[in-house]
Amino acid sequence: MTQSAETTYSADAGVHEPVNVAVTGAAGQIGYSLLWRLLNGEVFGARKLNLRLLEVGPGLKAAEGVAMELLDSAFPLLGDVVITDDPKVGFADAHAVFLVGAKPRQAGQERADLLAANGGIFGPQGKALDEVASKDVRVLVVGNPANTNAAILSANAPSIDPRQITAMTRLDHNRALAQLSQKLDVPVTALNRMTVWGNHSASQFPDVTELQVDGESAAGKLDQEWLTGEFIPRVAKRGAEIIEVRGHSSAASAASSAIDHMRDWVNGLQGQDWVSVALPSDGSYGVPEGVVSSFPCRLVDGHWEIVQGLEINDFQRQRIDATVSELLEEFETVKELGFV
Ligand code: NAX
Repeated sequence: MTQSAETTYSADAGVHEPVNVAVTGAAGQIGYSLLWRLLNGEVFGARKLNLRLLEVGPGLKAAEGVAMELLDSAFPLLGDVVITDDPKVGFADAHAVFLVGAKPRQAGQERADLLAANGGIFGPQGKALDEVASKDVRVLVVGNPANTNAAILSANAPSIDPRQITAMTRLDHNRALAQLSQKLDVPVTALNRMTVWGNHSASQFPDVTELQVDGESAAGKLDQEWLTGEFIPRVAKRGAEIIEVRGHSSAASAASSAIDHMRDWVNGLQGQDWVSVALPSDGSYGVPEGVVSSFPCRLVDGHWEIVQGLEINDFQRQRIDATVSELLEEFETVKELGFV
């Protein structure tokens, strides 16, 4: 495991130049799936990946084991591997960063204490990114509470364009597509313009108002009772359902969605008009600036842009306001704690 050679390449540079990819929580269950998918070339094509595996405590030894297995997989795309607990080492010249490691909620823990514990991780990680990462770094926060962790990160990384710091609601988006595909008996590829608004939590709003099936509006194809009684709560609580049935939280599906998110960001959307991305709000759709909320997003010149001009009806307004008010509470709490 060697320290990286000098790497000053841009993520968009020539096809033969390596990409520096940092993954925190690399020894965890999501990391165990994510790293193999990355080395398949699904995001960066045929370019070598210099991996920076960040861990804490006992995770450091386990990360060494993960690195040994990566080596044993004989991936042609594996460049050098650095294992570290220091974000300044891990994020040096990083082009893509997956922030998967976070402090999980303890039994009976207050939300403010959870936010404070994660602020203690994402504040310093933001500062390190600001200092040492490539300025065009693409950041995806997966570790929960993902939206507010990303808000803390962005506030602590003022030299990085806020549009480069995102949180993952692609898993919620994919869960919604899967439910709709089954209900409508169409392939997921027939579906377009699905949107998840707000927080990656049970308050999220999976919204089918603009949904298209094979290019035509899905209006009238789905009854309101199914939507409000089954679809929305099922998507919003799917994480809990997986824990109950599998005995562990979603891991491979989370890694797969993280791959989808970063692959689209690097290569463009794959036949979809938009996808769901959580990013610092610019005030669109009444979401206060700086709050990291999920929106329908397109890519314009390599940057996520919130789709503008959608008409919002009363039902949507009420659902968006509910999830955004939860985000605002989280944002106010981390503000009071001095993290943003
Ligand atoms: P695991 O507990 O299996 O792995 C987490 C790893 O992160 C551990 O090895 C731990 O040592 C490490 N870690 C903790 N703090 C760290 C830090 N400061 N720096 C580097 N590493 C650190 O969890 P896993 O199942 O992989 O889930 C990881 C995170 O993803 C959790 O916060 C989880 O809640 C979140 N999820 C987010 C999802 C989303 O859609 N946004 C869905 C899946 C998942 O629940």
